[in-house]
Amino acid sequence: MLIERIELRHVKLKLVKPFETSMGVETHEEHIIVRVDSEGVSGWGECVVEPLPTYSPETVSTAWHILRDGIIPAVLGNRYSTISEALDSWSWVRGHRMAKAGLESALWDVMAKQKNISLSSLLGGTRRTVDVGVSIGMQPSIESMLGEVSNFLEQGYARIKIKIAPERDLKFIKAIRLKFPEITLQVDANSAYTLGDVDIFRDMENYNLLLIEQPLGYEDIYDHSLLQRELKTPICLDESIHSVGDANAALALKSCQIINIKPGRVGGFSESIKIHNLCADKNIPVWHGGMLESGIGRAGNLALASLPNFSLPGDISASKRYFTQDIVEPEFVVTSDGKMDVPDKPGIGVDILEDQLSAVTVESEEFRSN
Ligand code: OSB
Ligand code: MG
Repeated sequence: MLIERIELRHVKLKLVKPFETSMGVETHEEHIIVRVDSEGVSGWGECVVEPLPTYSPETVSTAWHILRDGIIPAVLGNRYSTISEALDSWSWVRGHRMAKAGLESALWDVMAKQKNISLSSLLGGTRRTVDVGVSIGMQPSIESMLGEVSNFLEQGYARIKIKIAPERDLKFIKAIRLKFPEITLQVDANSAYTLGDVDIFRDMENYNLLLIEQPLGYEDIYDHSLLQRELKTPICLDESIHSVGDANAALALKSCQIINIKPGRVGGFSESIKIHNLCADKNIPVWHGGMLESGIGRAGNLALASLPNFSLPGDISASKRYFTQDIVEPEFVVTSDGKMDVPDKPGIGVDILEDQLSAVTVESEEFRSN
């Protein structure tokens, strides 16, 4: 594929409801959509940065800068026959994994479209549908939390995840377990606790949680190993895992029993597949995380989640759970048995709604090879 043109769009989509986590409240999702044009084909990717470095050190501005000034000049005009050749073009850029992942995913889409196969097939996916769950933000009251949980269960979701933070944890977990004794339930702290909170996690062991996601520091691996020693409930790492090397270290130290894979956090689909394969070798389940993506990112997430060791339900929910109007069609829906279809058309397998995309674009820039 010859890289002829690249376009970046800073998009801002309004969420159907504010999403509150231990990191703050989000009312809109601001990401960068990347389009790559190559020999008559357009590939699309989503860079899952946020306006401020609350989840990751990267932001919309840093990713734009690194793509515009570093990575795009290094790829424009090049001809690639494999994705790993493209990765070589920017291997000198340290960090900035979300920026890299956004571009890499657009290149995967180009390649799959040029081969006329689905992105799922190109990545090595083996499933046509994947089990999906929903991630529920922190709620102002127990009643509203129970209302949210019932509502999503009725829609079919195969598991419920709730966000927690100190003082906003056990009472919600207890109330949900009392009302729904059998559901698959997990919690995500987004690094809100310290090792001094071990008694809170010991209490959580009474509520049959599938896993506890990222309880401690966002870059920590060692303290999680000390906490995991005290608990039977599996710890799942999200923020702390940026590469297959981090995953290897976390597994060697027994810091977690499960890993959440987000391509943006680890630098793209290629690195995600390495982590997936490492975990498969070690019998460690993985699941696909989410960054409140638009339909462009979601389509790629489903393709990746169709690989065999994504054995737990992903944070991949229906379009309408996030936005009143998505920027792709068809919109993503969840079935009554908690599954979502993996797109099977060429590439990411969805059509971009250009008018809708323009309506949510706040800034754009295009780059052409000379
Ligand atoms: O920690 O998994 C997380 C959203 C933004 C940033 C971090 C996280 C999340 C979610 C949302 O939990 C998952 C989704 O996309 O539905
Ligand atoms: Mg998380």
